[in-house]
Amino acid sequence: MPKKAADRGTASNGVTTPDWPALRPLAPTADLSPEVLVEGQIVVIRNLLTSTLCSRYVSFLSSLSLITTPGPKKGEAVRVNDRFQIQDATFAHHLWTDTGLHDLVTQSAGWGAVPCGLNPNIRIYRYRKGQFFDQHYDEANTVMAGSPPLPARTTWTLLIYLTGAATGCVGGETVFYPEASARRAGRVDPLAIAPEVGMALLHKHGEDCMLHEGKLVDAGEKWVIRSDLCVPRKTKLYSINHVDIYIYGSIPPPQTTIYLESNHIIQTLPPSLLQTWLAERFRRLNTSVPVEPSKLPVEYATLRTLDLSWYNEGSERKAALAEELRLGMTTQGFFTLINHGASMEDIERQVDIAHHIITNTPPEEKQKLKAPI
Ligand SMILES: O=C(O)CCC(=O)C(=O)O
Repeated sequence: MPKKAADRGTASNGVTTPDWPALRPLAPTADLSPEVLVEGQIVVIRNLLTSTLCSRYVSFLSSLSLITTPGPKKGEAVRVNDRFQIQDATFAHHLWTDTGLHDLVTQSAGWGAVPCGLNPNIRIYRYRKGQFFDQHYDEANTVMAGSPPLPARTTWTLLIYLTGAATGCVGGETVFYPEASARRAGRVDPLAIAPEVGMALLHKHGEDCMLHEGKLVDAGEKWVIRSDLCVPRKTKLYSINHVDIYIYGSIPPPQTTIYLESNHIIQTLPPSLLQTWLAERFRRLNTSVPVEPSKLPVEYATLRTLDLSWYNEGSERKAALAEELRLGMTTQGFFTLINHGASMEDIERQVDIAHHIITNTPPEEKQKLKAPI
């Protein structure tokens, strides 16, 4: 069975944050564009990093202490390469914004939800001759991502190749294998993507991850910067009239632009408007908790039952219903309604609204409304 990729050992391993070289020079973002290789699955952005920048990075990264993979744990894919790993939210932020990745990704659709940044878990891979990453799937993880950081989920793997054929790297293709369903739909051949200097490869991971591998390098070196696209985790905020409202991000306090999803509508709110917007639409109610039935020996009255369906059953029934209502109001003062068509959810909400008003109105306000009885 294909394995999942190992994702252990983070900055808590005591590694010092590298003094990353500035991400310059770069090509103007307007000259770059995402190229979809497999719809909803694989996208590349050529020349995201310039060759000058890539070679500067390779020299710099070569000075870091890379660790050759220890043997895989049970259930993990075989990965034989040299690796450096660090939790670095600042570098992740620079990689996301300075390179234009943020603009390129957020201006195009198809990422599932609007990404908020990159996984601060930065991994550097170096594959030398004979090294490879066996077939596996990448798992989605829960992380803090974006600036300011929000609880988020990783959704797409990001690989930025720093070397390729132009630098003497032979082999090392990242190969994707169509699943049985795709093969049935006629996509038979695996898709091999050769490392190309400065090219970013994004592929969907988690439940939709395609089986893939990093092929054996035959000559030269393959260098990769690895991170992931992250989308803020969404929390169901409210459900009203069968419409679910989700909020991405955290409240309170609003820290960033918030995306609200109501069925298919996504609304973007600047933080300054969020509190008012929420207060207007989703006033939180004090939930009414029904009181326990009394254990005291009280006299019970049998309430009249009013069947509202009578209202539509001719004038005679309608008049009878009116008479029942009159009797209910002039005797016990209460009655039971049946066949009213209101759902239990609606009834509970109305009870909560009444309870909310009663419990939140100050006594002096109530006094003003006291009935003269
Ligand atoms: O290096 C590659 O080509 C593949 C890397 C990979 O599959 C991973 O990081 O999960």
